[in-house]
Amino acid sequence: MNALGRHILVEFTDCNADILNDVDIVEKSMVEAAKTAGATVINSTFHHFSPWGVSGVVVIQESHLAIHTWPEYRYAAVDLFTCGETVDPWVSFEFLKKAFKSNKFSAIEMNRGSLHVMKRDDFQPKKRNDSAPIAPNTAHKIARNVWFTDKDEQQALSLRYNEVLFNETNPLQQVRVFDTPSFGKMLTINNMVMCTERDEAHYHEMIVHPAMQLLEKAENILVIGGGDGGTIREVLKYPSVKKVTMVEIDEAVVRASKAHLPTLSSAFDNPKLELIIGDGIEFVKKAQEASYDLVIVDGSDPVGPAEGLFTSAFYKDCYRSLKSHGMLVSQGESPLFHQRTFVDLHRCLKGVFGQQNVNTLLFYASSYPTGMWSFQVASKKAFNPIQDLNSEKAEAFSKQNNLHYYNEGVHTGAFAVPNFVKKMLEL
Ligand code: SPD
Repeated sequence: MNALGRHILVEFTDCNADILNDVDIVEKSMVEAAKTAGATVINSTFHHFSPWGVSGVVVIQESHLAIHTWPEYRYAAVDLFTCGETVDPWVSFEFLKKAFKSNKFSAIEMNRGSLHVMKRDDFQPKKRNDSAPIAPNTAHKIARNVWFTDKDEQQALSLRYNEVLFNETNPLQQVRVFDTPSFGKMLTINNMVMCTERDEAHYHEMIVHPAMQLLEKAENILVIGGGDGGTIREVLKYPSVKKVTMVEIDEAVVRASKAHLPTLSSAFDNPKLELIIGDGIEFVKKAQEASYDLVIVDGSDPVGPAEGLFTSAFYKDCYRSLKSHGMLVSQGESPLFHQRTFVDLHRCLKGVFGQQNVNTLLFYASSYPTGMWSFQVASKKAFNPIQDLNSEKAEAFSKQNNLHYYNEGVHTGAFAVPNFVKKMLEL
């Protein structure tokens, strides 16, 4: 070759649009295309655009492979540039053609730096680049620039991630586990954050301990949803608990958590737990009257299978299944992100449990959009969530169990409702 490099400019058309919009697949394909051609991969950085499209580059010892995709046109523009004789860029071309399922393509090869028109200079660099290159693959994770976004039409929360560790779409929903640099592993359902290793304790301690501390002695607990295991882990910290029944609709959530979230899934082997994979709504319809001290509804947001967890028919069944002193805690969404659902659920519970028997609890959820989240706490008998608390007992429990978020002060503060929320709830 009488040139410094070979540059193939590729047009891939009539590709698979979903593949071109998936930053992980595109990156993996580009890296594999380089390796298959015999290149040494130094690094790669890829970015997905909103609402669609992916750009990225794979730096190889022998130069680079670059791409930009337009899924809406099922089109990808690709540059394959190699120097030296060891790597054949046409091998990468063939690989990508198959990877993107391209039915129409074209490519032209150009020689870059034709040696017969250039003369080598007697270049004496001030600084030589002799230091060892970054070891191939170790730099991989660091350089990726891909983001997961939990959003509605107006607001969003994004977290940067490195890898997708679990990705399964079943007839119910899409379940994924991401490895994020700042929040640890993160479980998502249908593009919504369910929990992250870093702040899941806020959620799981607050869905369990305020109610458990208010109940004199809770023995029989029902958890609807909660397939990641965080809620049962907290419930089972109480020696008074004799039995926990958990009804999770999607076994993939349990499987994903067991495989990737060991701190959340640590209680699945507890002999006091009965795990039922099934529909929680159907389960409470048939549940025996007055059988539970506490029902916890640890559901997802009201889309897909969790929609029925926001209806009064469901809460009437829960009410019936509770003992006379029984309490219920329900995932209540955000007053800032899901205003309508937040208000509707509060009203719905007041309709079922009585006007005086429902209290709103707020807590800080750093990985949920807006950061402010709620649980609704309802009881069959009237209660005051602050005066009825045994402060010393709550504080001692928090210390003995080395809790991350909940303590006596947090309990009291969590039931204090800001004025704008009072207005929303007409309190
Ligand atoms: N947008 C997130 C709503 C919370 C859903 N539940 C999370 C499950 C944690 N066990």
